[in-house]
Amino acid sequence: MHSVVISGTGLYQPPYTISNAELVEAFNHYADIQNERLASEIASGAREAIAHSSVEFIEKASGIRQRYVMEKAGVLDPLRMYPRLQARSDDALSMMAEISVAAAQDALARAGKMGADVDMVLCAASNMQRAYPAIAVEVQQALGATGYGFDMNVACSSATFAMEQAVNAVRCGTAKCVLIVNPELTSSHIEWRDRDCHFIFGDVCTAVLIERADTTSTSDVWEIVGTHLATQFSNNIRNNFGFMNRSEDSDSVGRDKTFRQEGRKVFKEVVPIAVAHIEAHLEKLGLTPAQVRRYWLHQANQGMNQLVLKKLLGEASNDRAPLILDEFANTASAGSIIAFHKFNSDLAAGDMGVICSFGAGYSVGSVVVRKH
Ligand code: CO8
Repeated sequence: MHSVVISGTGLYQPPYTISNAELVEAFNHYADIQNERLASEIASGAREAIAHSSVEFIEKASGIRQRYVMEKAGVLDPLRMYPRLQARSDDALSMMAEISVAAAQDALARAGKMGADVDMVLCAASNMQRAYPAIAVEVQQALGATGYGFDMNVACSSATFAMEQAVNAVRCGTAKCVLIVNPELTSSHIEWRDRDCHFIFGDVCTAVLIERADTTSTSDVWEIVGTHLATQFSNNIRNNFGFMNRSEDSDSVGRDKTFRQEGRKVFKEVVPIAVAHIEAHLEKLGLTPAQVRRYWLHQANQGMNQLVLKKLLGEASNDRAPLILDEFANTASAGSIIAFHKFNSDLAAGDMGVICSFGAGYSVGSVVVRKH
């Protein structure tokens, strides 16, 4: 069995930001237009007026201050409220592949590798922009990688679940160097007209290179000590968009065809699941939570991460579990990878860390790493 390491990570940051103030202004403008249009129904009690959103609520409830997006004008247009993206020809690189290649090039450069060194590509994300061919195969071709690629989706846990597949492939010798990309174009799949969730997500792409320890081109690597995945079915985070919508004669733009959640229930149920999962994984490896120098946690909610850390360590600190959601919002599977990418350079040889995702499914994935 080969020893396996993370030899590079990469980040693609979209060109536009939307602040909470911009978001709330657009939402409230939309609400006013709708409430005026439907004034008589609201007056008769047949329908409720759409309530305003607020910057104070968003920051207090989530810790999010802004998000990156691929397109901004469509989202902030009160008569539209979703991105305005150009359809591309079949011959052009798709948007998911394009941002994947950008993040991958960043990871490859840091690892001192070329696209041709990669022999397995995993595109792991919460939404795929088409059914087939797989985005991973498109990325494989664009980078000049060999071997094979496939797409996989475990919502917010897509990246950690892909890491276990990569580790197993490299450990067993079926691949030498695996590229994981997490292109999360969440802005096309959230409901910007629902104040309960319009602030939650942002677009981004991350990449992780996983390879055999004896083939690395850099000494700046993280040994993967163990991976642990778990799922437990829940409808509390759900999206019914799918290829059967037309055949079912259901409304293809209905509210259930975009992201929706019972946020309170998710918070309450997922925190204990994540804490027990991390504790069990560490115990299996002969470690205690206190021996872990840093936790790179899923980035959904500031309070949620603080509670996870308090339950693990007795206290929360940004140093032990850095937050990136204030700048990026929830970027689904990419969140814990962004945190790892931005906040790992200060750790010393031998320091232990945990990358942990939790989200829809429910799904939880933890990856325990040691600085080389
Ligand atoms: N402005 C003002 N008031 C608001 C707003 C708003 N924008 N939104 C809601 N309110 C109101 C509510 O209506 C409610 O009013 P009332 O008390 O009168 O009913 C009040 O504020 C409180 O609302 P909540 O109880 O909903 O507020 P919370 O404190 O629970 O905060 C959160 C809401 C922030 C959503 C919080 O519950 C949370 O973060 N929960 C965790 C959620 C989570 O981790 N989800 C993971 C999902 S991510 C994932 O798994 C990936 C899925 C796939 C990605 C797909 C990409 C598109």
